Order: sequence, then structure tokens, then C-alpha cells
Amino acid sequence: MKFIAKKAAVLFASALTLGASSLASAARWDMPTPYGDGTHQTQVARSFAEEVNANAQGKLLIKVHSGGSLIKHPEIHRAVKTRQVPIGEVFIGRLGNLDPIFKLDNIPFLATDFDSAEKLYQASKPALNKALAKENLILLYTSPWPAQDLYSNKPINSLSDLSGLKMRSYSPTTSRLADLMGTTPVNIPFSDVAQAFTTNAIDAMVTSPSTGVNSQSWDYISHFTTIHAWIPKNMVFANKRMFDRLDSKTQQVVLDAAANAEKQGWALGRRLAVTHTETLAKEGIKVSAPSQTLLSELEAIGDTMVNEWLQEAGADGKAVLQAYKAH
Ligand code: PCA
Repeated sequence: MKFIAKKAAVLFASALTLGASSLASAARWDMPTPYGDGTHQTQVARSFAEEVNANAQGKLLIKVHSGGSLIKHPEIHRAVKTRQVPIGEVFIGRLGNLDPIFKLDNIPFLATDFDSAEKLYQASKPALNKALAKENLILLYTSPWPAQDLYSNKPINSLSDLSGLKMRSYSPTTSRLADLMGTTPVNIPFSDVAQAFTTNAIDAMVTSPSTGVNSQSWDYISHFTTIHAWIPKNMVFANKRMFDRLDSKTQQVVLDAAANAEKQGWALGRRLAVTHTETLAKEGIKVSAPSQTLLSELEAIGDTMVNEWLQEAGADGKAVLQAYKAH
């Protein structure tokens, strides 16, 4: 008995030493993501982490915590900034009140197809990096959502059909959009969308076909109008001080995996825009193209919002839009 106890103690001690030495060389990065495992965004985050873990030769281990399970969406940006976690993912538009460049990500009718959205991303990247650098953060990759379409429980042929309805918003820009559409904005996180519809807290929303599929919107929605208003993105970013602590080889592993994740995310966004719209139709939602009236009304709102954004974003904003148009 005594012997066994002694042997166990020795084993335990050597396990501790082993643990301590491997911990000393390996950094462990907890990576909170806002959306659930069913979303393509979290799938991309998981392949990013797997690639890093496979190539970092034990120097870095990234663990994804999806669906706000470690840190809730509204807290993720601050958690990375304050080094509570070294890395995280957020929906860019949510940060709109911190810097106008984050608002640009949700401006309607500026870049409505994937080629334009990629150009807008490239044109805005220097300003995006600059805004993040101010907070000692670095951008690792972005991943888009399919274009944002209109969900409702009746046909919407013009803005007057939406008048007075409660519209889900998910960012400062979309709250402004809801105002301009003559609706009342109600801020509802993705995880509460189904319940918000069934309890009549909201009557309509503008989001991707993917989010409608992920939340089984056919249970609470009858109509889907393909307004393709904008193509927003999630971004994965790291705290620069934590990144700088990695050796240069491991940093390169992270940057390479990020570049691959970005390619994967953009390819998935393009593909899901088509397949998820098909799923909505197959599940019984009436999918239709917007009427010319609705489209012109929405495009006029888009012009207003671009102008408002330019006023807010000043010379930097002007430079971004000039770079976008020059592409
Ligand atoms: N889905 C996310 C953000 C954009 C999108 O398509 C959401 O609705 O919360």
C-alpha cells in the first residue's frame, strides 16, 4: 500500500514536470467566436485553428469556443483588447460606434455582389488595419456572409408595406437603416431571432439566407425578398502583444492559416448565397426578387447612408471610397 502510494506520487510528480515543460514552450490561445457550430463562420474558424495546431510544432494551440460559450458577442472585442483572450472573432458592423470604418461594413447598396465586396474589402483594408492598430489589435482574416436579404411575413412590394413594422437590427448602421425604411429598429442577437419572431418582438429582418437556414426560419417566416443589400463580414483578430510573443516561425504559421481561412470563407460565402436561398425555397418560404419600386426606394436610402457615412468618416472615408471606385 505504502509502496503503491509512493509510486503514484513519483508518477504524479513526473507528470507535473512534463506538463510544466510542455506548457512552458506551448502557448494556448482560447478563441471565442460569436456564432454557433452550424454556421460557416465557425467552420472556418475551426479549420483555421486546426491548421495552426497541425503546423505550429507544439508551440501554439488554438482552442475555438463557439457560439458565445466563452465570451458573449458584445464582449469579445474588449476581451481581446484587454488580453483576457489573445484572439477572437466578431461581426465587424457591431463595432460601428468605435470607428466609422466598422460602419462601412453594413452600408447598403454600395457593394452588393461578391466581386464588388472583395474590392471594397481591399480598398478599406488599410483603414481597417489602422483602426485596429490604434487598439493594439491586428487583423488576421475576414469571412463574409452571403448578401443580406429581406425576411417578412407578408409580400413587400414597396417600403409602404413595411411601414411601422418592428425590424431586427444587429449594428448601429442597421438601426439607422431601419429608421430610414420607416420601421422601428429592435436590437436582437442571432441566437434570439426565432423567439423574437414567434413572440412578435420583431416582424421583419434583413440578413443572409444562411442565417435563415441556421435558424430554421421557415418555422416563423413566409416571405423572402432577395434585395441583396450588402455583404457584411466577420473578422478574426489578435492582440498584437500576444502575437508578438510568438516566435517568428509560429507567427508565420498563424498568418498562413489566416490567409487560407480567408480564401475558404470568401469561397463559402459565395457558394452558400446560392445553396441556402435554394434551401429556404425548398422549405416552403416564398422567395422573390424585389419589385423595381422597392429597389429604387432602397437604393435612394443607400445613397443617403453613403453620404452620411462620408460626412462622419471625413478624409479617411473619402480615400476608401475613392480607392474602391478606382478598382
Ligand atoms: N448573419 C448574421 C450577421 C450577418 C448575417 O448574415 C446575423 O444575422 O446576426
